Amino acid sequence: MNTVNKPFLAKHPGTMKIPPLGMNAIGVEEDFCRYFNHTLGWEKASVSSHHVYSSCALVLRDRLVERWRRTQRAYDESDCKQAYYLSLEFLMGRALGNALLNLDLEGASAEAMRNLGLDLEEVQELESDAGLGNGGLGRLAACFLDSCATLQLPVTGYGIRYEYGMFRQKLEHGRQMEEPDHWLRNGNPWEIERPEFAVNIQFGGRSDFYTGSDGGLHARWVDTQDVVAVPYDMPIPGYRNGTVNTLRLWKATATEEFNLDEFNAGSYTEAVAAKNAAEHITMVLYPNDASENGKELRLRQQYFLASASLQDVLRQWVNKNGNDFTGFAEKNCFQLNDTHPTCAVPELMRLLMDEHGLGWDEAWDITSNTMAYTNHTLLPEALERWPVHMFGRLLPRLLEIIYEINARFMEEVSSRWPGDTERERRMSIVEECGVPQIRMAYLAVVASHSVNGVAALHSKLLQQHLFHDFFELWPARFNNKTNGVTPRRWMASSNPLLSALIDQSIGDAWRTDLSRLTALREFADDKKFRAEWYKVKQANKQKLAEMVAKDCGVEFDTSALFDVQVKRIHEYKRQLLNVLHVIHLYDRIKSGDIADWTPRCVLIGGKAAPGYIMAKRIIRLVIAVADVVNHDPATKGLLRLAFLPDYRVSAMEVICPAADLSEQISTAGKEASGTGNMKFMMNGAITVGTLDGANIEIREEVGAESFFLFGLTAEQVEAAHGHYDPAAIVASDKELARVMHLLESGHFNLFEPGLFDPVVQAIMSPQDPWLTAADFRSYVLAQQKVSAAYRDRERWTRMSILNTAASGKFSSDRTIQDYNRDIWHLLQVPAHVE
Ligand code: T68
Repeated sequence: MNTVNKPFLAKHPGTMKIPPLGMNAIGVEEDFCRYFNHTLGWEKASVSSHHVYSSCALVLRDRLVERWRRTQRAYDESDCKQAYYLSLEFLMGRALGNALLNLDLEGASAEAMRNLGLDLEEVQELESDAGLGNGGLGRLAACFLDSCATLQLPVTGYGIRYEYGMFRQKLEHGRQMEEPDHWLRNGNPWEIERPEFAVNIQFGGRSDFYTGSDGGLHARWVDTQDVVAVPYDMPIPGYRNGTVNTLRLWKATATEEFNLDEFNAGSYTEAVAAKNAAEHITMVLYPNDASENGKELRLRQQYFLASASLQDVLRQWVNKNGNDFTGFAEKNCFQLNDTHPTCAVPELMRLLMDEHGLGWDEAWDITSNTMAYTNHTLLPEALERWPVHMFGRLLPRLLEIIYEINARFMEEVSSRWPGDTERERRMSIVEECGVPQIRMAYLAVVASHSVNGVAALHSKLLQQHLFHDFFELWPARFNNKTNGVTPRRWMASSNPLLSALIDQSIGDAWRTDLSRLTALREFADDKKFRAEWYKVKQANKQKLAEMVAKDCGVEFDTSALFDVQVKRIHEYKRQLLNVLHVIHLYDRIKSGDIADWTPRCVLIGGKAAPGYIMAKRIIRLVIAVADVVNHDPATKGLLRLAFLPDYRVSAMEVICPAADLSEQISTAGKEASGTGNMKFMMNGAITVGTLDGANIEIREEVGAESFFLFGLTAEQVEAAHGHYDPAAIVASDKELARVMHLLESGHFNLFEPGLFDPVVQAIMSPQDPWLTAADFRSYVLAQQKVSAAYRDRERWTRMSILNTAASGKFSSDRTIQDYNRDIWHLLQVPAHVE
């Protein structure tokens, strides 16, 4: 990389005084016109709407870049400790609205657009979601970055710049079809490529041991096939505080001097074609949210991210400190978002030992004092294991290091529990029975100084079950960090009407201190305030009704209860239980049992992993039931069901302000936390839910009277194992029996006999891990209470206000403060003001 010549830099140093860009309508309008007319949309014949959007985005980006530079300089100069959030997923959604809000440029930009005959809201709709994540785990990473910037903490996100994000879900004849999401097609105005920080990533090859000049035995990784990781930076603005942090996403490209040997290519053209093979690594996001399919390309992605990010951090360290790593652990911290980036453990060991000459003990001290691990699931199918033979072929040097970590760890186990070989077998990082596998979760626990779950129940269950042996060995290492979501995106930006009403009553400080919402409590008893609260909800419901009409072809009447379940489709989340309830309501209507009826519009949305047949069958069922229910004249004005296609971040921004009822109905003990539950609560929806994940804490905060509880507890679910008899439950519950009969009889699949047999079999199986039949009666009773409560508008609105008022705990600002207090120990560093 050539650097700019010195005389130029002397005249135009990075710190030169540039007049700040205009933060008013005139400044925005001028810059917009310049981008539109000179840079992007200058050729009239080919001008398109994305030129409008991109011009607008670039206007905002320029203003972010000013603050970005000042923030990074402040971090640099203060020589502060920094944290790095390593994640295979960042589900960012759209950036424009967020930049407008955080820069306080909403009013000025709306005015500028109006002057140009444009509508800012329509411009925002032109942006495609950055869908670089599956669901909760990826969106949590995005909320965390927002909170870190808002709290002025020096935290950098490291991830992968997938060419194709989460697939787009289309429905054909009631079935999910996946379409590729080429989100970068029209370019990404928010990113800045940084080729000067590209790094080399090795794969394959072998270890070569040699005697160094110090006389010691050293290893180097040789005969490798290399790819280059190129970083692309995205700005992460804090809320109106001048801070802009960085999300650095890596793209894989071929090495520049790719030669004829690489990828075994035999000729020039094949060598050029091999470029493709390198770029495959970052081509596509794996769309599984709760299972690992053991694909080699996925392991390549994981190592690629870990190695590129660590090399980037070490480069910056060496620039400042040379090869002296004393103090490194006091200045750096890596938070592992689940086990996906856990290759960072052996990779940091390798870099420190093989590239920087440290000894094992010194390298291990640094590694174990800088790594911290967050677990997001107890589901066994989601626990990552890599076959040793695959790992060794792809990353031979890392495998050696993992074996050494394990050998030393096994010594620690045997000195704590002498002779307990069964325990050694249980705790080993390398699972030896059958095909030998690396247990990534154990590797993460052994190498980290902190291990946390994402809600109180989840963290407790981790200690009692999955990590019980490790908890006995190192109790102090384990802790809880209940999840949160950012109130900027999930209230201020997506629910402007509610935000304005709250501002009027309690002021606007809640945006950065959500605990202030408790002040709303006293307004719950104010009739006039309730009327306004209700009016806001109705307006938001109208917007959602328009979306449902357009995307589902179903009419939702805003006077009905809006009953919403949006999340990934998974058996443990029990969309099926929701559908059984809808069938039950339909059955009641058909039997004329409609005295004191509360009209309901039920909305279900979410993507199924492409290979998850049962989840796809459940989508098919929702759509089949919706077809029958919505077309039966008897249900008019009483019941509607719609399946919303392509559920994503930008859809949730319309959905959560409009929901009356939030469905959080997972089998207890299975949902680690949930975060949708928090977004709904903040926007005044009331939860019908089980004692699972963060639901428990939501109920604690708002009080049992404002939460509709049902279902078995996690303990009861555990105890049901081996004693579950769904046939007896169905036989003893007439209404459930009628629902099952409607399902079995083909009422919803007249032209496709047998379509839902697997669903019926799953419910009726004594092995059903999700206990759908067990919770049916208690769910129906809870839903009857919901219906009765909704008929009393004053009572419902009061509960709604109380839910928002009690949601302060679920701000990701609180979560990040907890991470920082207990794990990261970072100081706040305000951006420089110039
Ligand atoms: C979710 N996990 C949890 N995983 O299910 C949810 N998994 O309870 C929790 O609130 C959320 O994490 C945040 O903590 C996921 O979203 C994945 O998306 C995933 C992706 C790849 C592999 C495994």
